Amino acid sequence: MSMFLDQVTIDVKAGKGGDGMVAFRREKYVPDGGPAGGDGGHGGAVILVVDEGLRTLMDFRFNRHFKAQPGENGMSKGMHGRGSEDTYVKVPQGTTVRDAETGALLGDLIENGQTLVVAKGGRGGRGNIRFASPRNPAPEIAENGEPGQERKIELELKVLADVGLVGFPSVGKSTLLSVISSARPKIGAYHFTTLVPNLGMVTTSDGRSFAAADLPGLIEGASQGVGLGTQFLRHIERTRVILHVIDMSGMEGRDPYEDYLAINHELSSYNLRLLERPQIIVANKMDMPNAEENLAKFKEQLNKEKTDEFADDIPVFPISGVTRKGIDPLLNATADLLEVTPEFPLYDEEIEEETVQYGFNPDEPEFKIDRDPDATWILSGEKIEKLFQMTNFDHDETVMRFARQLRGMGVDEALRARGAKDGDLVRIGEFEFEFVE
Ligand SMILES: Nc1nc2c(ncn2[C@@H]2O[C@H](COP(=O)(O)OP(=O)(O)OP(=O)(O)O)[C@@H](O)[C@H]2O)c(=O)[nH]1
Ligand SMILES: [Mg+2]
Repeated sequence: MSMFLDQVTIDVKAGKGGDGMVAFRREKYVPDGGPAGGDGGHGGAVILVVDEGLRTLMDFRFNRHFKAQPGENGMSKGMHGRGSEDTYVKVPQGTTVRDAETGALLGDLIENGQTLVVAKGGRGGRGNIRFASPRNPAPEIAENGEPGQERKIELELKVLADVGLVGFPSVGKSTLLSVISSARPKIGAYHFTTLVPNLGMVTTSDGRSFAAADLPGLIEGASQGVGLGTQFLRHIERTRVILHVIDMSGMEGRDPYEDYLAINHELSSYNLRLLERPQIIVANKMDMPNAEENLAKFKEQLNKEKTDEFADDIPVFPISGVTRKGIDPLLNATADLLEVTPEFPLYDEEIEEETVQYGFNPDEPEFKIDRDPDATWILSGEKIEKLFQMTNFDHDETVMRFARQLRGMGVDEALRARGAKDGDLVRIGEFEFEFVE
């Protein structure tokens, strides 16, 4: 596993609602007390919350299961069970959340403190007080708590920065970030010194500021999964301006213009839309002996191969991260460009609004009938299974209510239509009963 975790799938399970209670008032001198069973409390939800102190998803490395507590059961004397606290899970700014099974976009978490409920707690079951009516003043009916939502979600971090520093390994991206911000990334004479995107706040000489991210080096073929680059390209997606850093010294034996083309090729094969971001070419290491000559050659090639003669020239800023020459004009130009560059929409799709009640998918039939090899009828489906889970089978009256609910859903009729006979076994989950007409 990479040292840097920017994509992870986790399990979240909300708490079940507390069970409602069947109880009756038993007071001295009061012969037949009325119903007194309280409701269960609601189960805790699992909620993601953005913590600006986090930079990676590293915390999920060894901890991928998050559970909230169930609500307390209802009690006698009409006392309701207590609701459970929600479980908060911290994520860094820039975390995209998807349902791991359907791939649906659940949210994109940006602001510090922003929250997203990823597993809803079950509601508490109603106690028998709630089922009292003039016709049935002492019902032995209570509901179990609703199950908590449970699912796998995928977290993907795309760092939040206005500007992204991209280029081959060792071209001086981290050196530049350390010069323009208070970030202290590791700098080294070897390739892939940077494995974690570093973020820094940059302030220009005229007082404008922006966030810049130093990304791990990209190499040719990275977008096809060769080398390290592919997993980091996602971090460019939120940036509005790309600082394309090129080593003009030629000291690694590569041609600066070839480097430039190779990196752009990487960006486009990862996601064509990355090329829509305006670029500033940062000609780095201008303190080195051959740099001036290489830069002149580079500019010549850039002009020669310009495909659209009316397009603006791509700005080239010669600098030296080491001597700090040329930094000021570069930063001012970057801030200028940011001012005129809109945000790029990260996702074409809409965030799935879960306004529908959990567990109720209107497109899905309310139940499904199958037949086991042993001739047992199998009832399944989200709604019917939930109804089953919320039924307290300790009380005959509650069981009868369940039978009525099934009939109301058309289960009896459907079973009969499929050929079920009196005395046939019917199963829901683990529970079996006889079909009686
Ligand atoms: N002469 C000279 N050397 C530089 C300059 N900028 C960076 N270097 C050197 O180039 C080497 C690589 O610098 P880094 O800043 O680590 O490069 P990087 O692009 O972040 O590299 P990766 O993180 O590996 O992709 C280091 O030895 C730096 O000292 C510069 O302007 N002039
Ligand atoms: Mg670096």
